[in-house]
Amino acid sequence: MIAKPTPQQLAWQEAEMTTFFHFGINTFTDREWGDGTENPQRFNPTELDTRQWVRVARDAGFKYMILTAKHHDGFCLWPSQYTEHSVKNSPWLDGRGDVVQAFTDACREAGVKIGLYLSPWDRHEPSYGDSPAYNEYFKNQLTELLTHYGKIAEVWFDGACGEGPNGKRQEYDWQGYYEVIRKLQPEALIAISGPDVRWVGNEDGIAHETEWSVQEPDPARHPDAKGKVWYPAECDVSIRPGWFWHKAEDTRVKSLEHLLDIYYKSVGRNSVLLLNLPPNDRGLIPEPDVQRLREFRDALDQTFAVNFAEGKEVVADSAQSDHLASHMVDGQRDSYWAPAGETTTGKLEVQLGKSVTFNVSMVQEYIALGQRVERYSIEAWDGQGWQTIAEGTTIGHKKLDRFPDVTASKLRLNIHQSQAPPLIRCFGIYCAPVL
Ligand code: FUL
Repeated sequence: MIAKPTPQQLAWQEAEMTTFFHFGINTFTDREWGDGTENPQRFNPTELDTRQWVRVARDAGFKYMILTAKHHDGFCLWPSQYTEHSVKNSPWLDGRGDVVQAFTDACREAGVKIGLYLSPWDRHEPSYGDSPAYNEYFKNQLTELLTHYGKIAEVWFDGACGEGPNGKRQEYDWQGYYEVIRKLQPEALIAISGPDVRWVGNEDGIAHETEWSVQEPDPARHPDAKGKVWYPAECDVSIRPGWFWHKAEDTRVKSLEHLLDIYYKSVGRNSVLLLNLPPNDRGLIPEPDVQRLREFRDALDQTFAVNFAEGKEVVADSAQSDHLASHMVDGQRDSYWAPAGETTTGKLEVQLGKSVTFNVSMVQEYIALGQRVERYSIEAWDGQGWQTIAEGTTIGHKKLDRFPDVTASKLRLNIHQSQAPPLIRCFGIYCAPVL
């Protein structure tokens, strides 16, 4: 049995770009990790506008958005009934505000999917370290978040774990947390310290050159799995050096080149990008970040506006009658090429009709039926022979390759090795503008 994505994992993968909003007491104390002793009176955004956050991110092409409802400092952005350490004891809106409500309302209005980050590590809550008591507290908070704010698409759990005031290390009841989520929001993905989405392993936004969504089960996350599981990678990275906003970092927003590099090495390597956009102490995404996101969107739009292979003639060395070679360039999301019978290789020659100059290629597998390809290459005909312009291992949802300008009128996609018949959903070639 080939491991396959659930409908929720598939929708998330196809979204490709998701954002984080790290916002909380740290925004006001200029810290990355609060220690839980912060006075809630410090939380006072003067112009909080969650619609601005969501608009900026959506206009840049992001489709799922995750808010840090509670970070390691334990300060809650919603008026939890289980603690005093929250917005209800802040001067913001005289203690009657709820950032989670404002955020989820803005997401829903904009038609983007909602995610919540709830840190298991809590440096404020006195029961932390007293394992059963804190697990209860945590499940109560999860219950509040998953019942008061409508449909939630993703719950993001960080794995950080420390000692409580009693000097004991907290033992998280992961399976118990998952049960609460599955019961209250059966369609929500549980990410990172969860069974549905896997951390890529760094905070630079970069996936591996070989990136399998099919993995051996992780005993802590998939205790009941028989055989391999669908466990796709997510690349988290901040648009700035820190996860939270710091005034001193207003001049250190990542360059356009850096963001594009992250895009090619996350989305372009069978992974989902989770880009952090930290709102400032006014409660807004700062102007330098807004500007950079606009440039990022423009660059992607210019690059991917025209697929020179779309609608062109393709000849394959074999094909199934209902999965023709032309299906990989027909621009349709649900059609794909498949080789005849049980063949696990393929050669697909694309006639571009005229000489074209390009520097980016894209290949997509039809991952609804699993991830299969282990080795591929792309060649261009230079008039005398075939020259390899890109080669790689895994493809998965999307593989992007960049190379120096190539001018050709004929291309070949070769699938050299695959664990099962390769199913190619899309093949594209593009020309990225010089920055
Ligand atoms: C880490 C946390 O410790 C950081 O503060 C941040 O929230 C990042 C996304 O995950 O593990």
